[in-house]
Amino acid sequence: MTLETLGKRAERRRFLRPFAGEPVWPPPMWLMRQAGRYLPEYRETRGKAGSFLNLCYSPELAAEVTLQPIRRYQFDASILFSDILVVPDALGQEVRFVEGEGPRLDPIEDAAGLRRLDLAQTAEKYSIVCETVSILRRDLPDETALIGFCGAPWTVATYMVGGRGSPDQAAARLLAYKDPETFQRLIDILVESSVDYLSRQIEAGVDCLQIFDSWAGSLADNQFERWVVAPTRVMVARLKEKYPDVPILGFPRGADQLSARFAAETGVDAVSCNTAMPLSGMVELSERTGGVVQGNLDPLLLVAGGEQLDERVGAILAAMKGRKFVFNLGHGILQYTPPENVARLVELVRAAA
Ligand code: 1CP
Repeated sequence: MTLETLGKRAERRRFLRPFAGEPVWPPPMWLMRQAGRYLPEYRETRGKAGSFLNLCYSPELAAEVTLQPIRRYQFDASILFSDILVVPDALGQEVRFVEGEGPRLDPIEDAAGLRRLDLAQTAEKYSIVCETVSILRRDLPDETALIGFCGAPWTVATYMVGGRGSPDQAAARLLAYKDPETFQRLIDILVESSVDYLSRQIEAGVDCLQIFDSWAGSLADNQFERWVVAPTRVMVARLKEKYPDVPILGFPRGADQLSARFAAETGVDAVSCNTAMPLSGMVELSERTGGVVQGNLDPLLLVAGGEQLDERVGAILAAMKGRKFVFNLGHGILQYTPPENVARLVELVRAAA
């Protein structure tokens, strides 16, 4: 398939313009986890699907929940509804989502555990997700960009090794120290499968990609280089070789001072900053990398709302004006966010002078 050039797509989808080298103002915006439990219509569709994974693997329903926040707020980009744990599930590691608790996987503790993974069996599940992409490209407004995604190998590995979310990713960090060969093999499998998964999403119609490295911030700098930077660099190089016109956003959450190095060494087109990154740090990142910067409103401030929200949005906009910038949160929307605060946020960003 030949993709339309970035420049051509950017004429119709303003979200893509900063990636084509044109700063636009007001900045394009979308919010991480824009589909989710804070919306009553999501809770209703989620109820119909039964389990969370069933929602991910039901293209009509997954497309419906992707469209819901776009109908309400007309964000400049929409993100495919799926989850980063679809990759281990497709590879053959059983994944369950326990109501009120989060994901549970049968942990991979050693080299023997890797034998459960099979790169050859992912096609069926990846194709189902790509059906969602096709429905979305048909049903989304033409001016809305569609973002495909996956988890970065490091972050996905923390769930595969730990068997669940954890505050410090201790199980994965320990395995990486004790048995780096096994851990490297796991990372290599994830690189391979994630490149395949993202390539399929591109072929099905996404405009750009985000790689979520939510736990990048828990590593010492040498480990960050090996498990965050190196695998991401390989993924970006392989994708860019085939699809040079598909922008890639990286979200190395918590990378802080290592963010500029992350951008330079991985070759991503944009770095998404978490809330703890100071505005001066975002400006510096924009100057040092010359790329797009995305971020970084505190999701809790979106829950709180009020004058502080107005003020902080104003400060972010003032700092990033004239730059290649995408407005977003520093992390995903929280489930107890009042939908009217999201409406207020959209109004504030759209009014940016
Ligand atoms: O039952 C529900 O409805 C569960 C809530 C939920 C949702 C709405 C989960 C479970 N995943 C999702 C969707 C999701 N996850 C999207 C969809 C697109 C959108 O943004 O609208 C995306 C991009 C993700 C990515 C994701 N899943 C990440 C990376 C981003 C981040 O938030 O840091 C991670 C770490 C996950 C794992 C995951 N999935 C769900 C939960 C509760 C978790 C976190 C588990 C934990 O660490 O405790």
